[in-house]
Amino acid sequence: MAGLADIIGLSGKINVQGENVQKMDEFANNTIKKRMSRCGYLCAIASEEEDDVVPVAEGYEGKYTLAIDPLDGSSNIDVNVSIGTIFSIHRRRSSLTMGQGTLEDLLQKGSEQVAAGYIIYGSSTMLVFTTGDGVQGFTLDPSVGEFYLSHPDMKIPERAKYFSINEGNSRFWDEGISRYVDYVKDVDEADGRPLSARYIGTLVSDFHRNLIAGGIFLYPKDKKNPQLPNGKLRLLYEAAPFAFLVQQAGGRAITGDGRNILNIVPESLHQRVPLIIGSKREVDMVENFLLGRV
Ligand code: P6P
Repeated sequence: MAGLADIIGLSGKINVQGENVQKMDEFANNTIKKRMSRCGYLCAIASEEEDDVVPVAEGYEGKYTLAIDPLDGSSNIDVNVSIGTIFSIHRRRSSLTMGQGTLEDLLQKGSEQVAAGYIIYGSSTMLVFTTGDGVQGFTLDPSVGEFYLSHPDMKIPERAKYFSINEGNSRFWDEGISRYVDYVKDVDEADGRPLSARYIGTLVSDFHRNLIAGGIFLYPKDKKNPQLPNGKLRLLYEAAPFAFLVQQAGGRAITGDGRNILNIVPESLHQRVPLIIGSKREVDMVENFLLGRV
């Protein structure tokens, strides 16, 4: 009987009976597509791993859409750092009669989400989601294969303990971001500064820690890659679901150029946006620095 190590090779590849070699993110994508395509609730799927709209199985069309990042943080798989799955659900806009959904059913703004959440594969496996009535956290008990409500009505602390940003990009940031990062590093014990730096490189994990302990995550636009003027993260299945979650938990999510993430109407499935998200007080402070108010 192949041990787990034999099944999941060092390169994050899945060896099923030694034949079907897949990288784990491809495996996650294929598994989710296969299962959700026949759930009967969806009319269309968008995936970080797929260029175009993924149709559902004929005869199984439903009235919702799913946008998903099957395995966020996949660069961390090989180094055994926590990763996650992110999902966002909208109600279909096209005709409510049955039939395959369309691109327009998927390109809806974050404030129209009916549900959003993530699964984090860390020291424990947790499902955290909202349907617009608060944020609920469930922890998997692998001995019975059930998720139990372990974190009811999650609220992000108003004050941040952590700040999360890839400081390797600091030479490419806008001045307001640089000034904010300098500010959180200043010593002001009465104001709880300096904040501690924590950056895992998996959005799901950085967000989850900040949701529980209080913090701010920033992936701002930068000048590092002219092809990515809007930063690296995707609107549909990264920024928007987390913006819905953090709003429900009492926090904020902005782009830093005056836009609220939840109000952006997507123009394409894989559109990128800058993301500044977390404890409200900190996001407000970043906005003040970026708008030159401080
Ligand atoms: P960088 C993972 O690839 C990801 O999309 C997010 O999960 C993570 O926050 C970000 O990229 C890390 O990007 O450029 O800092 O390595």
